[in-house]
Amino acid sequence: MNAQIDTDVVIVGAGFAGLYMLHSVRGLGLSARVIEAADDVGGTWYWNRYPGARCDVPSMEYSYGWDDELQQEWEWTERYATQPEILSYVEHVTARFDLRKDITFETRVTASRFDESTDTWTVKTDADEQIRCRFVVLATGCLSSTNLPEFDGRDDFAGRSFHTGQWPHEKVDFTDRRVVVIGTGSSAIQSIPQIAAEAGHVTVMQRTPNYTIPARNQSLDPKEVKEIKANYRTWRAKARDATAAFGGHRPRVDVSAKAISDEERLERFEDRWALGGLGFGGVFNDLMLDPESNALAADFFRSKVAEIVEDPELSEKLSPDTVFGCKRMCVDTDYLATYNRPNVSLVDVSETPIERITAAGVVADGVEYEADDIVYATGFDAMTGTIERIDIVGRGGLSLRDKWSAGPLTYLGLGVESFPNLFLITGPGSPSVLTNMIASIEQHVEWIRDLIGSMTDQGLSTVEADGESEAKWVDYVNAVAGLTLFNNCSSWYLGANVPGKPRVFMPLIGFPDYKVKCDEVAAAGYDGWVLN
Ligand code: FAD
Ligand code: N01
Repeated sequence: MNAQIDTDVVIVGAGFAGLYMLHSVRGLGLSARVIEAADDVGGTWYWNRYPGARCDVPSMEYSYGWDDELQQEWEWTERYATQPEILSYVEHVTARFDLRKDITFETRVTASRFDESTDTWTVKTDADEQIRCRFVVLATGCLSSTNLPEFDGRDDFAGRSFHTGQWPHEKVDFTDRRVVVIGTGSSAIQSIPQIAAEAGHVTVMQRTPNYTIPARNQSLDPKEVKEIKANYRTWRAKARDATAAFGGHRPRVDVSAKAISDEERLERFEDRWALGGLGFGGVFNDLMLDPESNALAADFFRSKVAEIVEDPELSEKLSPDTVFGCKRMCVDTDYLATYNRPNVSLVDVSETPIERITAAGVVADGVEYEADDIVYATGFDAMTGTIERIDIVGRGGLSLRDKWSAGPLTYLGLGVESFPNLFLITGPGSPSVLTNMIASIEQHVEWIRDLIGSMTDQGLSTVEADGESEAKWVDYVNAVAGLTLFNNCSSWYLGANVPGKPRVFMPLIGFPDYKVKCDEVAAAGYDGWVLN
């Protein structure tokens, strides 16, 4: 190869992943360009501006750990940072590391084609630009393409429509308005209490009730922050040894829900409920492994719904009968209690789906629910959706969409056979969405950086996942999922929320083992990869 290139690396996306990738590539002395569809940085935190949006991994952990000065100087104010606070953090990082000058905004990558004669990629954009480069990094996000169901008559609606994942930049005023919210996932659960506090009436259309744990959000205690900052590096390292890449400072519980008395179990559930947050899932070691233990957690949750929701009929409707934790657990502030408000009602659309949207509202089970506003909290075409929206063509004219038609195939979630020098960040087959994603992003970026650096030092042109390693890896990801209860529901982890999407459990369960595997692969000279 000796083709003229425009830049060494094209990075698609300017969220947490793309920004750190850019900084890391610069550190290797290589050039990079980031292409971002939005008009500014932030990714998830740029797009999801709905009322109540905030992280549910604690702020002190849901932040970059790769620069000690950065983590020492930044002051988070709450246990769970709000969307505006996270966005200002991202903007701060962008300015501090002078990243903006290498980012092209308001431009979408539409295609990318590998040229075998020169070992280069040509990346095409919707601005009609073609950029030739050695490496492409897809930092496109796992939850960045909205899922907007094709309800009949959707465009007939005469009022305002919003999707939580593409929320306007200016405040949306719901005062005195009749609002229909479709969906009861994390975005709905965060936004419904805030919308209800303002609106005339909120009608929630629920297909599946969800498990949600109180956030118990609070201002951060300066003393606690000081203690963490005094040992931030160690603290972060411990997080990387935790199953979901956060909460590593807390002792691991190694007890089955079935191994103790009913009284002790209830006490433990209550303690975790009082503590709040996703840590609830770690109260016992087998909630996602043993159906009976799982049922005990589900029972406990239902008892809480009955305790909080005053109307028994409503409480029944809000009580899930699905596997606890099988869909992404939600974390809320006053979600269940919001149903005690006189201006909130719930429509069960599980057996009688939404029939159509009219000019005046939403029709379900023959009833038209009139609305001034519809909020689609209907989620995302997760993990693969955004990648497959780009027309990616690798060796031999193979299209990635075709290769993935029965589900995503990757090696380590980082690369794909026949697609040399193309990397995915938090791709399917990596722990990704089952973790504190910033920790996962950092681990991926650093691994890719080291590989590109090593290739550059050795004068190598291409790296490509080996087909056999890829096949074994996919089997391994499936086998691990098969040991758990994660396959037992219609979750977006399985692609079940998008009609026609193959049902494959996409992320790998267990961050620490994965990290060790990646380190071993690198130490063995990139075992399972073909380097030339
Ligand atoms: P993103 O932030 O999604 O950024 C990807 C960027 O790529 C986007 O800006 C997009 O516009 C751009 N892009 C995509 N395709 C193209 C293209 N073809 N051309 C140009 N640009 C493109 N994770 C946690 O761990 N903890 C949390 O508490 C948490 N809270 C969340 C709350 C919400 C509301 C949502 C939706 C997700 C949350 N997540 C959370 C997951 C979150 O997505 C990740 O934590 C993280 O922000 C992902 O960063 P990223 O850079 O990988 O992707
Ligand atoms: O999306 P979701 P989300 N008719 O897919 C319903 C992260 N996140 O944006 O369950 C009727 O979870 C659908 O019903 P069902 C987090 O990883 C984090 O809320 O498929 N309803 C469901 O209730 C999260 O998991 C936070 O039966 C329809 C809802 O819409 C991920 O992003 C906050 C429907 C979609 O829920 C996605 O969350 C926000 C239809 N045709 C997001 N189609 C934090 O708290 C879909 N639904 C950190």
